[in-house]
Amino acid sequence: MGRLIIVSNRVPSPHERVQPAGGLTVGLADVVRGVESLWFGWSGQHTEEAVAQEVTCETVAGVTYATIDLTSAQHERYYEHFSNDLIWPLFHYRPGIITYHRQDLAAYYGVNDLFADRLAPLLRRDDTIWVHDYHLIPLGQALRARGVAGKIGFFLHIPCPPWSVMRVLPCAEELLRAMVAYDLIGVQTEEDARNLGECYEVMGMDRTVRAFPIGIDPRGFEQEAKDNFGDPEVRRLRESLRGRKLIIGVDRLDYSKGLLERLHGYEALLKRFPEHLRGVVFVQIAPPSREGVANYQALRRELDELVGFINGKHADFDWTPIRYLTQPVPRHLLAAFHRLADVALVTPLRDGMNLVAKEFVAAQDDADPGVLILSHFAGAAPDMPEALLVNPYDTDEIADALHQALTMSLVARQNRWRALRAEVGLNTAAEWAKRFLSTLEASAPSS
Ligand code: ADQ
Repeated sequence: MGRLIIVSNRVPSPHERVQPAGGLTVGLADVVRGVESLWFGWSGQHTEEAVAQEVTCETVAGVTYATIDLTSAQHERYYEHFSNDLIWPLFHYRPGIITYHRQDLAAYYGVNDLFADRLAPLLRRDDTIWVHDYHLIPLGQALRARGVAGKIGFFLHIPCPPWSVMRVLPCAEELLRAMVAYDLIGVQTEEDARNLGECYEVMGMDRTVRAFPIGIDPRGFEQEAKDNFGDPEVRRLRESLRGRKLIIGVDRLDYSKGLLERLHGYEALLKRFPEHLRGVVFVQIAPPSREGVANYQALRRELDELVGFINGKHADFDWTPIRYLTQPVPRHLLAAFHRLADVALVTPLRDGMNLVAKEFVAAQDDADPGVLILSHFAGAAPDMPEALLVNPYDTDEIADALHQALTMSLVARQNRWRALRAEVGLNTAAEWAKRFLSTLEASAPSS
């Protein structure tokens, strides 16, 4: 194999290059180690319309980071509108909240063409290219049009809906046809693979789609949780609990994560199981994301209001049921907070995988593990049957699961956790990347 070329909408910042943040970065960091590689994408910076969008290259620890700036108009139409106000909600089974404009589609293709224009001259014949996620569906086709003949793979990190939902996208067939330029199309789960395969069937095309469930670096995360458990910030949290049980939620502030449903479920616990009043604290960490998109601003307002309502209704002079943080918490503290928690509440309405569920499991202490409550609709759910699986739309089911988790015996917690830990240890981020790349290498060239 020649060089490995990673393409994603955003390229991680210099800080993250040294300390990888998410599963994607961790997995890829392992893969790029020892292999000559280049990571191409948006710098995160804006530029003027009139300025040529040239590539800036920086090599750190053998990996070349090649980035371009986007104009504000490109960012708005390609990223905020088309990617995050159309594809994201639709692929998360939410056709009711999508917004479509032809100008946004044009901008989406425009940025994919710009990526292809800037990336193609940097490529060598024997490079292997791995394109990531819904922002870059037509990039493979754009690269082929510029004469790129090497292996190109694509991985979709978000769910893939069935044709009945997919067809709501006015350009669905066009985008799906564009994906044929890839030698390998990977998705998170078997359900996603079936759905995308069905879309091709309806279009009369024969296209294989494979599931590659993403994982985390469980040993690394466990070590972070252990190493930082004695940190003063963690001690502050522990002491503030005064022996109360800790329920934790960690998410980007996003409507797909089921945050409102989770709060309703927690309130139902307080109402239906009053023995937990003053005996639990729910810490929800949810830093805002995609703040330029109207649906995210609306969710933020709703969450602020609902947290205030529940706290106002159930709090006592010396107890607040929910601690709601919208500021980001550093990763090493998150790991230790997970280890401290008795229960994790992970309730997405849809999620490609959900790495937080896996991180919670990795962070636990074998001697006293916490309980994972997980939505059926997370891509992680099929492989985590030992979690307490819930339908997040059923408020009482969340309350029942919370009560069960809070009262579960140590032996039952250990049994469930050991099975979950084995699964998380098997399907790591590094394994995911290796499996994808070896399948890509072995794949027949795209037709
Ligand atoms: P996300 O939607 O971002 O990812 P998720 O997989 O849960 O969702 O989290 C990604 C990472 O961000 C995790 O490592 C997590 O610890 C971190 N993170 C989340 N909330 C945080 C917070 N409040 N503070 C600090 N860090 C936080 C998309 C898809 C997922 C898929 C991943 C990877 O939507 O379904 O699992 O890509 O493929």
